[in-house]
Amino acid sequence: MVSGLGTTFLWIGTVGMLLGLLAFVAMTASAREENKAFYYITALIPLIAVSMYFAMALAASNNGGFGVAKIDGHPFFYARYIDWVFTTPLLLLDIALIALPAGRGRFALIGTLIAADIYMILTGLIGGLTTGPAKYAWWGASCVAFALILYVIVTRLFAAARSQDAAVGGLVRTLGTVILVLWTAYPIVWLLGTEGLSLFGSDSLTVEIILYAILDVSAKVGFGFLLLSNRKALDRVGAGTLVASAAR
Ligand code: RET
Repeated sequence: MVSGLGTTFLWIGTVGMLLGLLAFVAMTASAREENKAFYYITALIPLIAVSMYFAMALAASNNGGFGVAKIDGHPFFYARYIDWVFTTPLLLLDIALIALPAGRGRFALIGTLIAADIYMILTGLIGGLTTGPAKYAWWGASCVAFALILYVIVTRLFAAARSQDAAVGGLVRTLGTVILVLWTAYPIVWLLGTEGLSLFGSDSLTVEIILYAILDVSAKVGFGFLLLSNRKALDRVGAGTLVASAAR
């Protein structure tokens, strides 16, 4: 059973993602042609999230439905992982396309980041579906991939951003810091929530739903606003890298 407060936060997540989606689509209209790819990528993120939040909110409201299963006696929202397996690679694609100059090398790096990210989400899902202490082995495997992602962001993306124009470098540092801080909270919430040790007090599920909703809206809609409202940096990137790489 999901509490009334938990259900409310699933609906808040749905509305937050919907508003983000509408705002990003509206912002696309006035974007420069060469920058539009960033608007499409960034709008796709809340589109995916709003559909999965809608499924979870409906399932919680109706006591069953798509997106939730019973694992070890507690509701397990697998719809989160369908959301994350698509949206986290898109978030990484956004920052990597801005940070890395056009050229063949960047595709290898972006491919590695995305593969590590998909592995991170799928092993987290397997951990959530696993009962007994083996689940922490999956959590650990997921954390290894997460550490690799953070390592690439700090050593490669931040380094590449230093050799770019000041506006572009500043945007990469801001977006990278948002990822470093917000994404690190996910494995902690997983560990302390119902998928792990249930240490959030008498109603761990409600606390977990609230924390994920706040993190998800910030990591998608907040991140997207920081990105799409920095037109100066996008103009610098769009004029060069996307067009140059498409022509190769
Ligand atoms: C899991 C559990 C296992 C360990 C790790 C995890 C990391 C999840 C992350 C999720 C990020 C989600 C975002 C959603 C956007 O809205 C799968 C929770 C490391 C980093 C940014």
